[in-house]
Amino acid sequence: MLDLQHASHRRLNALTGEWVLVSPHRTSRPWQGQTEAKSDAVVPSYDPGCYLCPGNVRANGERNPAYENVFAFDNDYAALLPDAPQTEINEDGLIVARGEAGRCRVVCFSPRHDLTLSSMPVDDIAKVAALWRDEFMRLDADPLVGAVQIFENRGAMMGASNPHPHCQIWATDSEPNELVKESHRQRDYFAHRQSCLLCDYLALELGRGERIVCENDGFVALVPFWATWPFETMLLPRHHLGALDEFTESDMRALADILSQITRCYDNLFATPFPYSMGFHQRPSDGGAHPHWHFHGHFYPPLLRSATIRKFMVGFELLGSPQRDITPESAAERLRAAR
Ligand code: H2U
Ligand code: ZN
Repeated sequence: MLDLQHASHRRLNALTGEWVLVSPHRTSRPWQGQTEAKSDAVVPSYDPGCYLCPGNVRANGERNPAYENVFAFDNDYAALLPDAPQTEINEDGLIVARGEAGRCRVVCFSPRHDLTLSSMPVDDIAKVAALWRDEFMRLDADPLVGAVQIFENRGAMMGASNPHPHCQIWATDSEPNELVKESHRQRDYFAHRQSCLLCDYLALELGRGERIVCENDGFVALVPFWATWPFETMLLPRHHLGALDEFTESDMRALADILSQITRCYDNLFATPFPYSMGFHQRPSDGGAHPHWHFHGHFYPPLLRSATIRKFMVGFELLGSPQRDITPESAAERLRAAR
């Protein structure tokens, strides 16, 4: 019997088909590497220099409305533009490139500059979820768009340009790499078993309980068996939903509540606000049927064992495969204890 808590082993990411190396015995190694500065800066509720605060002028000269809840606008420095030429080059299959069109949006969660998902009331997070659904449905209906990625970078450590609570939406013509892997694995599983990979996985996890962090009527937050980042989590709806357009009001409420719960766990663990990249994976927007696709959220926080020590994906991880020291089970236990 493989001892998952003590012996080094590899775990399969059932959702992507990739392997992660787990080395539980390595947690006591000393750390003499880089540490991150802890910011004690007090964030004001309104910052006249912030390009996302209500009424302020953005970098391109446009003025934000005096919004009272949520606010979305076209990214002034969009990584993808709708009029990119759809041409391609291909030299012997070795030098290959394709034009990529798309649209980029920025979504402000609150007029308050100093709030985070963890400090916002669930009612207000539900307004953000409603805006995500509206944005998704509009982009999903756009013939230019093949996939919609909603994501939030929180904290300077993750490259967020501004503490004002906000996220981005990138709608691409083609499916990005992560979506391609997950589409493929879910389609394969569905074809072989006539059931959904993540519905079945969630049932297994609920039966065991050891990797569950928090839950409500509609959603479960857990540390996936194959988690790569030390405190990585996944948010899963209890029933099968492919994308935000299928969400009822109660699904949205449950999503808002689980976001509030998990971000508070993170903040309580060892940093406020806890840095992360998070985002939702949903079925592609290519007009096809995707019965195998199960909506979910990923949280990828970089912190390793304290607010000032972060994990780097370097060395073996860049050249071989990702690796983690503390086990997903012990990470889940620590997050649960921080509720
Ligand atoms: P990040 O913090 O995740 O970088 O998101 C902020 C986005 O806001 C970023 O993509 C955009 C940047 O291009 N932005 C504007 O659209 N207008 C501005 O005036 C400044 C920043
Ligand atoms: Zn602001």
